[in-house]
Amino acid sequence: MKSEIKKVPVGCPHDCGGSCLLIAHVEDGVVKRITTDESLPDAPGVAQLRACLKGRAYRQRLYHPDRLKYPLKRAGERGSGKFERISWDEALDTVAENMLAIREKHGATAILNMSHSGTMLCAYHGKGCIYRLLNMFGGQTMLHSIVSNEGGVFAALQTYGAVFTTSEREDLLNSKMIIIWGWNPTDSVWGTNTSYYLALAREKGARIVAVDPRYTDSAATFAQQWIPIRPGADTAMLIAMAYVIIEENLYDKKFLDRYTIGFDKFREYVMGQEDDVPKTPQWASEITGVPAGTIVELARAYATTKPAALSVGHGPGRTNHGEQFHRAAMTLCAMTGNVGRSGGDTGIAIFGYPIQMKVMNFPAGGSPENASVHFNKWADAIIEGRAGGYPSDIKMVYSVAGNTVNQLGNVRKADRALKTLEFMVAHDHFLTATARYADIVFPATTHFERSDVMTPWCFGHYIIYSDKAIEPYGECRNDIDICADLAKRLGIAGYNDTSEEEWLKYLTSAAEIADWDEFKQRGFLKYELDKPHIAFREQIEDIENSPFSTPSGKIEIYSQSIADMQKPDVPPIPKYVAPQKAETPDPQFPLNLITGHSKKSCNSMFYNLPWVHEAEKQEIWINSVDAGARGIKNGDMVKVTSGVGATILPARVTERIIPGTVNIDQGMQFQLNAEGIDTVGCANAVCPDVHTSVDVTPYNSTRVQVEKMA
Ligand SMILES: Nc1nc2c(c(=O)[nH]1)N[C@H]1C(S)=C(S)[C@@H](COP(=O)(O)OP(=O)(O)OC[C@H]3O[C@@H](n4cnc5c(=O)[nH]c(N)nc54)[C@H](O)[C@@H]3O)O[C@H]1N2
Ligand SMILES: Nc1nc2c(c(=O)[nH]1)N[C@H]1C(S)=C(S)[C@@H](COP(=O)(O)OP(=O)(O)OC[C@H]3O[C@@H](n4cnc5c(=O)[nH]c(N)nc54)[C@H](O)[C@@H]3O)O[C@H]1N2
Ligand SMILES: [Mo]
Repeated sequence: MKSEIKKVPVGCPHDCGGSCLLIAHVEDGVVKRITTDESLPDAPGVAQLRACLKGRAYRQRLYHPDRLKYPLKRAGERGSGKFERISWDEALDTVAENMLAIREKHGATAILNMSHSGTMLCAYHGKGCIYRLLNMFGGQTMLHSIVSNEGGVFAALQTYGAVFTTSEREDLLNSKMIIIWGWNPTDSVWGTNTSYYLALAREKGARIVAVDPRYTDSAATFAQQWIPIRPGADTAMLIAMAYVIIEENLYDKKFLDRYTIGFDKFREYVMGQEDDVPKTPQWASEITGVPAGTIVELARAYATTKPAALSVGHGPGRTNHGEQFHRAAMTLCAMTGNVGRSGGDTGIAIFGYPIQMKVMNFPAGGSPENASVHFNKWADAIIEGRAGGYPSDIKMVYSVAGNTVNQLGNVRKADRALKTLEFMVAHDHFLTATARYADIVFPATTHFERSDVMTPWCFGHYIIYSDKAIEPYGECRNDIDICADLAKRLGIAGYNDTSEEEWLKYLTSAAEIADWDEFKQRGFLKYELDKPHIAFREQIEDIENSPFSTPSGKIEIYSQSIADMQKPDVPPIPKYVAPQKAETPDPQFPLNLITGHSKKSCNSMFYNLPWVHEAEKQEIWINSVDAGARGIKNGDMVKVTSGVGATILPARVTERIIPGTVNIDQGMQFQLNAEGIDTVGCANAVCPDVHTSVDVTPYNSTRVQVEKMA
């Protein structure tokens, strides 16, 4: 007799920006096939929630031969990757004993919580479980700053006073011109349907221009024009565009008067009244490598085509002075009257329609006196401790759903720091670069093995019900249940006495779910909006009653709050800040390195799946000019070196990247050889562990040399 195939809707909760529907076809308790949203869109503005190649390949991840099945205990030198299987009781007891002993001797802040973004979209089964456990245990050292876009967040808060800065993606259809600036959504997802709407906008006749050091798949697919630019130089080009727009009187004076403050000061800087340097297209051309004529043409077109969207990614902001890029882009959006208007944009994408307000996250428990260090300084904080000015002496690391060891710069230092620890715990699906250093590794369930509610990162007005499709793989357990069992052993009462279903109903109590069973069965709820969501529409329609949440109530081109910070490298009007002394190119490392987010991974996940691997290989993009000068041919193995380390990977010699710049997609999990050189193309083997004065992680300001392997 043929057994029945059940189709179970599951959401995808990882940190790519989208949140898609996966339909698990389950037979005899096994996922046999994965399809995606086939339902017709029933609410305007929410197209089908169709999954990417990684989501569709998820069966290969679920049943991967390397997937963790049992708790593991370290059986070799820390980081060696040698482990042995142990029982759940032994694993939980060992972790609890070590936590108690470390708290007793050093206090709770001796535990560093290195959890990160693997379960970003889960309301219940996210990393909240470990914050709650450690908070209830007496505290922890946490990591702060947003490595994705700290510059963008800073700029948005200072300029607009808010982080809900982006309109619904369907609004791209109302743009006559779209500049995709350092934005590559065919690869870095940015909302389930972003590429779909860009394709429709192109069909509708919008002019699309890409400004990027690379001729990306987004540029190749959607844009009529590619403007190659040196990384880290974008602010100069934006400011020169402002110069053209001011000189040719193409700016929207009414908009500036009504909704902004500080344009006069900006104009003085741009026109050279402040420092005798007019920020002409010629001036910017030297800095950016973009011909002056191209800058003039783009400026005129952008200022005279209405409405026009200056749609930026996070790549250009992930540089030294990255916040200036966003502040300058925001100023151009305001100068052209494109903020708050359909078809316009804001110069920063953080959150769109505030869907997050409808769903709460699992509560993080009390708030004891936690210590905190910048994400980029976790290794220094372990190595140097209080003696080095850090707030705690770290003896133990706890990581749930993160791969911080691999995803922050300078993995060689990471290796060194972790080897000094007394104890380390990781929960994951695989023996990741992070888990490899743990003393105890707990095997966690995936979202196929539990139920949850998910909201997209930033775009779309829908929530997903992700139903449990199969029983836990091997001996895997939910992260939250692992924490609950530890809580018992640690003598913590009231960690979690509520069932999953009750939690999900509670966490969605603001979500107006009329029919819970229908929500569960369909796997999603799409909200119908009265009108498409346009960021800052309310402010622009009625500034008197809906001011911006800045101190002045307006868009702050000049920011007194920034001036008050008195940071010499962070001017109160957007400026091109030339490289400071420490950033001046070292002739030893003549090439700019950028480290893109790619379709073959979501950060460090997925590259181990055969289907994904087949779609795109890990290679360094290098222009034929730079390759030729180094005797490098397409496919040659090359060694990439920076001030902090080296990595080896194949070269892809291509005209799709400008001379002087190379790209290594971030996300490969490092493998250090005996000389401490990474052998698999991990970008963070060469990116340093630094941050700027406003906490930006400038991965894309790395300088490297590339040489052909002997
Ligand atoms: N498939 C997939 N999707 C993802 C992710 C993933 O890993 N895989 N990651 C998710 C996460 S966590 C995030 S934060 C976002 C990241 O999204 P982004 O940060 O926008 O993605 P990146 O690829 O780093 O950068 C976008 C583009 O900027 C270009 N770029 C880099 N530096 C510069 C510069 O200085 N100037 C200019 N003009 N362009 C530059 C790159 O070539 C690239 O084409 O994506 C999310 N979506
Ligand atoms: N050089 C360079 N480095 C970068 C970037 C860059 O542009 N350049 N981008 C940065 C950005 S924007 C980001 S957001 C960070 C991301 O950094 P991380 O969040 O540390 O990286 P991920 O690869 O997303 O790690 C997620 C981990 O969670 C695990 N996981 C997923 N689901 C679960 C679950 O349910 N339970 C458990 N226990 N584990 C689970 C996955 O297997 C994976 O190992 O990387 C940063 N690193
Ligand atoms: Mo990110």
